[in-house]
Amino acid sequence: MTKIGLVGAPRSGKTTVFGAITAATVDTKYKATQANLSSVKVQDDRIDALSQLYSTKKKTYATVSFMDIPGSTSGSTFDRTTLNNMRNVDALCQVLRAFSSDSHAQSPNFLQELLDFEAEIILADLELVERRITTIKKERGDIRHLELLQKLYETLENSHPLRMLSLNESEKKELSCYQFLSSKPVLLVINVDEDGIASQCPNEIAVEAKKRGLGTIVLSAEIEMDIARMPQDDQKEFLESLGLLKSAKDRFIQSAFALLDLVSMITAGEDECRAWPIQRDSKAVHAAGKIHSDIERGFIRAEVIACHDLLEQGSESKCRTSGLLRVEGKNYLVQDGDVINFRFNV
Ligand SMILES: Nc1nc2c(ncn2[C@@H]2O[C@H](COP(=O)(O)OP(=O)(O)OP(=O)(O)O)[C@@H](O)[C@H]2O)c(=O)[nH]1
Ligand SMILES: [Mg+2]
Repeated sequence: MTKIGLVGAPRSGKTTVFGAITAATVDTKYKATQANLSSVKVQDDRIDALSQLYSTKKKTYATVSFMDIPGSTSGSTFDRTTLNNMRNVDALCQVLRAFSSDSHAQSPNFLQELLDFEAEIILADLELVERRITTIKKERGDIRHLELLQKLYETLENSHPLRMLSLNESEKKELSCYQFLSSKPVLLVINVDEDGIASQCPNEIAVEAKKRGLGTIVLSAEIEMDIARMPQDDQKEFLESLGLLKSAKDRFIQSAFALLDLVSMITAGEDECRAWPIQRDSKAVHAAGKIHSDIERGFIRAEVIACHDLLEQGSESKCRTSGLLRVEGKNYLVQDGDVINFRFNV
């Protein structure tokens, strides 16, 4: 399951954003010491439509899990628990305070928060790389690996995140065990005052985000947390009155999927209609492994119909006769919304 960690300066609104996305009940009065955890379903109209078509017993949406990570301070180094929590997520979401409130002594300085956080994650990675280099030298370990780490060291020492370093597939694989922070995708949440809720990302943040390849989303966490807790029907009306088309959760997930380059593969039948988040351009054989390793191992072929074709035609057999059902091999690159039936040997 995709895991996203909410991080940011003290009192920037991490826990409130967590509440706005997950609708969980949270306490924002005191400084939290424990991480909040919750997973949310990714609303998908295609799953609803397909489950009607097949009169399905069970619908399964993709899920994303969120962790509100406390203790990520600005200006000082992270403690061990915070570091471990951050290393274990697929993407970091940095909450930037752009709201003003009486409980905050200083006015918002979100650009500085962004730069401070980047400096901190670069420093954390630099310390890790330094320690590994020292150990490998002492133990006269793998020289090739040492050279790769030295390349990372240079990048970090020049204050660049590892995200900016271009690495080939085998180098990426070799480094995946380290879970470097500055190589993770980052989504910036600009937490604005209520009257800025429908506004664009502030220009200075948009510029820096573009330079670094980061995603951005504008929220007003406090009011959006209140909306998330309303009954579904009231939510829509409220969002519209604020000039929004979608809830914080839906906007957030859309941005996170785009940032992580995730698409949805679908399996559909009478028993279950289900969305599977997979990396864009995954080969069919690897996508099959998401469902079960046996399917990947015994892969014969994939029978593929684009979801919109299936819904338009109304049945698999109609798609088959009109040539819209394709038979694809192991190396087929799965597209968003492909409804796939895998054939495999057991
Ligand atoms: N006006 C306004 N206040 C907000 C908003 N989001 C959060 N706050 C307030 O800011 C304070 C801090 O919010 P939290 O969500 O606890 O922030 P945090 O980053 O989790 O804080 P720590 O865990 O203590 O670092 C609380 O008093 C919130 O009510 C917002 O969108 N607008
Ligand atoms: Mg908090």
